[in-house]
Amino acid sequence: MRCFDLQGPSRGRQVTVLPVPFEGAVSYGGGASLGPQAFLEASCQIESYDPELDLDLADLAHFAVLPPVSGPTAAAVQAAIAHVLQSLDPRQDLVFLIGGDHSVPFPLMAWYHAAFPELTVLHLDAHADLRDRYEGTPLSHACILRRAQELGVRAFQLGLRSVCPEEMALLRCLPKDSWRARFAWELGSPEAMAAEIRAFVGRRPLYITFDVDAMDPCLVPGTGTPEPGGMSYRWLQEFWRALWQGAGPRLVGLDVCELAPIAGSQVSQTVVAKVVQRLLLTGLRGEGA
Ligand SMILES: [Mn+2]
Repeated sequence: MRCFDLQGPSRGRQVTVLPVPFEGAVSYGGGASLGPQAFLEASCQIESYDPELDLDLADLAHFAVLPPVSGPTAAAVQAAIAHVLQSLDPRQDLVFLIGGDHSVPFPLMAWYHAAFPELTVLHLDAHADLRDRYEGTPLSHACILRRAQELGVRAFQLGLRSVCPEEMALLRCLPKDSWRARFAWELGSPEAMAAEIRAFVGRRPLYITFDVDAMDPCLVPGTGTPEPGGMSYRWLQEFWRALWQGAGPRLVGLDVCELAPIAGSQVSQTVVAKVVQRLLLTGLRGEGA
């Protein structure tokens, strides 16, 4: 399996791709276990050259795709991911996890946080994922940011529009120097939001967790818990450019979750692949400020 049709060794930074086709922790629509393969296939169909930026991903990155990791339960999958990470170095390796539901990247965040105590997570999502338990488990996809918050991770949540009262109460009392949230109706211009996030991240290492339901479901209908009113494609592409304009935060790792492709349609995975391509183009060009 190839990613962006760019296999190493070649030019640019190596990105280690970890597919995790697991959806045991979803609560509504299924299909996220098909996300990694759909993403990888779509990524190989798009042009690696971005004419708007006049940049080619082939000059900036190549991808080493690891064998998929899954398991019978969320706990087993988390243990399997942690095992794979033992052979990698969080200070050197840029790991790109492709889920799967949004429970699966927690071990990756925890791995980076152990190496970088100041790790700051940028969380793009329609949902806050701050529940303590959901449907009886603390490992649900609705709980991942709560688990990260307990670890002491700093986070900036972007695009929220489906939040329960328990989560809202928590958001109101978390200290603003370590935890921020911006709702979908507060996005404003991509440049202004990028400036706010750059100030929040500062020189700390940045991890991005991207639940594809952050985007409008008109663009990415293939997701398990769609919410209307999400980010547009243009907004997000301009946001990535502004986040790393000149130079920006150092990207240490990322994940993309909750892509549940619709049979017979390539739209959702293609939109997501284009968004991740722009994220990597701008992030790898501008990292290390
Ligand atoms: Mn979500």
